[in-house]
Amino acid sequence: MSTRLGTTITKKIMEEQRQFPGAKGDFSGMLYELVVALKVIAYEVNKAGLMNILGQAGTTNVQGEIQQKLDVFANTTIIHKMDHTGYLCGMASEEVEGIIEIADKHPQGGKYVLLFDPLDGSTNIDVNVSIGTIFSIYKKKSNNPKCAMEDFLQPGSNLLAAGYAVYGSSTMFVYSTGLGVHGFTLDPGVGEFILSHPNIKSPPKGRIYSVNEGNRAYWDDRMKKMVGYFTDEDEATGRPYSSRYIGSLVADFHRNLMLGGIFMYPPDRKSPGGKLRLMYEAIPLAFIAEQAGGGAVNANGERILEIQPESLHQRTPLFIGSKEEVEISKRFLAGG
Ligand code: P6P
Repeated sequence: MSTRLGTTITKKIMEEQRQFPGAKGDFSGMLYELVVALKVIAYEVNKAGLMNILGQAGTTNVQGEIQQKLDVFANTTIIHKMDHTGYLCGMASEEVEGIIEIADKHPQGGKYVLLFDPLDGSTNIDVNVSIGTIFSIYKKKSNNPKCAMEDFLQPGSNLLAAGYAVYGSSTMFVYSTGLGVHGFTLDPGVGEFILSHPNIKSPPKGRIYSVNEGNRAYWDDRMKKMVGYFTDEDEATGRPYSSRYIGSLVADFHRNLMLGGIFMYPPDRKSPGGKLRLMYEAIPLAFIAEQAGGGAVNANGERILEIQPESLHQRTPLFIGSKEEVEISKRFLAGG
């Protein structure tokens, strides 16, 4: 449906469905339901300052992190919006230890699995910094009547779709089904996501590097040399780069996706395996980055989308963004 405001997400999803001749609409229906959940979360996030929904829920998640009330709300909203649709055989959340089964009272036999980080960057909630929701969708691969762990532990190269919502100065929904990256901005008056950034392509070379330099003392020499490269002066290669780091992955990633640059969460002595989660953060954002012409690797220079996951909550170092900066980071990571 095109409104006076432009192309709605409903229309875009239908357009993309028509490019899959065998599609029966289940996948589109699942995306519709997920978008509704994101609208509900956006509504609560945007009024959090006015309600007693800020602050901590007093519980901790599987990561041992204190859960913010909005964290819990976002997690519950997605689960309750998606569990009765019949599209999913199961879900996995960054906030929950194991697989979230579809209760027997709900339609069974869903063909897809949904993984999500319900509210990433939630420690920033109380200080009004942009936060986000990240999701991935795979096709079920096991023959189990219910879901099995193998349905979730799939490499990003198997992804059917991934994306995120960023709750900032406006609410945006950015996703890809493998046919490019499309950005939608929520019109709060209409309550619809309107196509505002069709076919997003990251600049092949950026001017921004994003890393928590407070961890410098814990980096190895490769990282110190890499960040030194980005901060050295060299007019011919457009250096020094600008340092931009919000501490909210979705916000940092989205800025670099649009403007170009690189986001890095390296391994360090505090987090030898990195801090970010492979399934809930690195893989979905790597899918978006590559669809937009960029790239994403781990500290061995390996493509994130080719990593075979071993556990739901495993962490990974992450170097993600414009093609040229990812290649530069690979060179330093290889000891160059
Ligand atoms: P640090 C937020 O807690 C988060 O998971 C990401 O959103 C963000 O990129 C990262 O951690 C920030 O971590 O160690 O720099 O505060």
